[in-house]
Amino acid sequence: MNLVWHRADLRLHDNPALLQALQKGPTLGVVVLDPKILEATTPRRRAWFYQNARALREAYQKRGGVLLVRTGPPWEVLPRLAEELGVQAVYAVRNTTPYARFRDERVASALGRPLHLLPGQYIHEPGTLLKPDGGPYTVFTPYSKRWWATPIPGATEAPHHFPPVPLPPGYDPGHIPEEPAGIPLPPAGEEAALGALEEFLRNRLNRYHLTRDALDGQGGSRLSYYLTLGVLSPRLCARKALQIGGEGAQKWVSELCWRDFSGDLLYHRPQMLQRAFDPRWEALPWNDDPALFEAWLTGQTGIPLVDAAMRELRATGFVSNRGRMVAAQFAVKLALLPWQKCERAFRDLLLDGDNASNLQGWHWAGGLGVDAAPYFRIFNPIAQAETHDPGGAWLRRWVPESGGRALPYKPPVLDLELARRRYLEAASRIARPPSPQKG
Ligand code: FAD
Ligand code: IRF
Repeated sequence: MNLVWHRADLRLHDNPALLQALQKGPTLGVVVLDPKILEATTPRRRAWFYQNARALREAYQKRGGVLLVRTGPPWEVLPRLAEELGVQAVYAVRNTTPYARFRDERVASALGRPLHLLPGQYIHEPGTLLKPDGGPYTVFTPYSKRWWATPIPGATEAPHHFPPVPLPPGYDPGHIPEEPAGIPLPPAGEEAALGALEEFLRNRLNRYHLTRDALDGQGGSRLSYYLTLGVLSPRLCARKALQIGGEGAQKWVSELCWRDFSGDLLYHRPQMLQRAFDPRWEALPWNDDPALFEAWLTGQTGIPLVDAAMRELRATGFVSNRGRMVAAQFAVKLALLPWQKCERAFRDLLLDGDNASNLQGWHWAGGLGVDAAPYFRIFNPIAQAETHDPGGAWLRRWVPESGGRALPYKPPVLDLELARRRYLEAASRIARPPSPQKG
């Protein structure tokens, strides 16, 4: 028999690892609850992972299959399980973060049978699209040209039925913990995700290019928290949208391209986890002020847009792309809070939190050296709110004290204009260092 090891692919549809394993014979699914990942994250994010693992188990059961759950370091748990059950090979969808690569190498060498890694987490796998000179892309536009010129692999259906696997009587399938998330979670599992995709394609895709910037986040698909755990296949998303076509579809699929670009950047530059892509920006005059950090994180800066974004994120685990851009840029460029600390705290609150996408988002918003976003472009959080939340309903919902107005509702933690000038002065010295004085 074979094992399919589900990690960031908690789905049965469009799952090449599962298909390959089933072609070879009877197959069991397995999720390994990995202390290294779970202990480093927050209750809401653990709960979201558990809920989706539970839904995957139900999807297996509905088709006569079995999903096992084991807890511990994968390089210990999987060899033991494979031995116990007489497994021939293990199949998995490839992940490419630095930890995933380390883990999978360790598993492969301890397993004593093959570990087959297959594509499926991205539309085009990190590391596979290279510049004509063979190097990695560092700028989105040329990457995206190459991306659009590459055919999107077809998405396959979920298997209808699992052939029975003989398990010893009373064999323990393993327990998935029930952990309170502390916030309401969206409906889990691929059935819910596929339903949400259909709803978006039917009702909102054709206006996406016009509505995507709204601060209330209602113009987007809100599928990110499914995509992060691979509950939904990105290839299926892109194929379905392009079949419908139109300006909305083009724009939406180009966001999925950004997701691939994020994965590709981290694949080639694992050091992004610690240091700015362009390390010169590490020399900004960072201000590691705990009170300022706390005010930002809890939505108490006095700037309505920033506070609404951070409060919505805290209360729901989600906030629009525009809210993320302005809140992150406020932290990096205006408050000069150490970006790594902010990126981490932000990710801990996001249900869709993903190393690659979050790092890319923080780099983009903070002007830390990915892509051509010029350092001197600074969002004005007041003008942004007026443009992207006209009428102020979103501000009023999350910051009632603001009365829906974009101007500070209390003395702000920093003077926007002074902060802007302080940043520009420091940033321009980094971007264009003064030439050395003679004499
Ligand atoms: P839609 O607008 O419907 O887009 C479709 C899908 O494309 C999204 O679900 C997502 O998977 C992908 N996508 C969209 N925009 C981006 C982008 N800029 N970069 C990478 N992928 C994108 N996205 C995450 O999935 N995880 C994160 O941890 C994350 N952190 C971010 C941090 C900052 C500071 C910023 C500015 C952006 C971040 N994003 C992150 C990207 C983006 O904000 C979210 O993916 C998007 O808001 C999710 O809403 P949606 O599903 O309605 O997206
Ligand atoms: N993958 C696992 O194999 N085991 C786990 O316990 C995981 N827990 C997670 C929790 C949260 C909040 C997220 C993702 C996981 N994942 C787990 C999927 C990881 O993204 C994947 O394993 C990746 O390869 C790690 I969000 O680098």
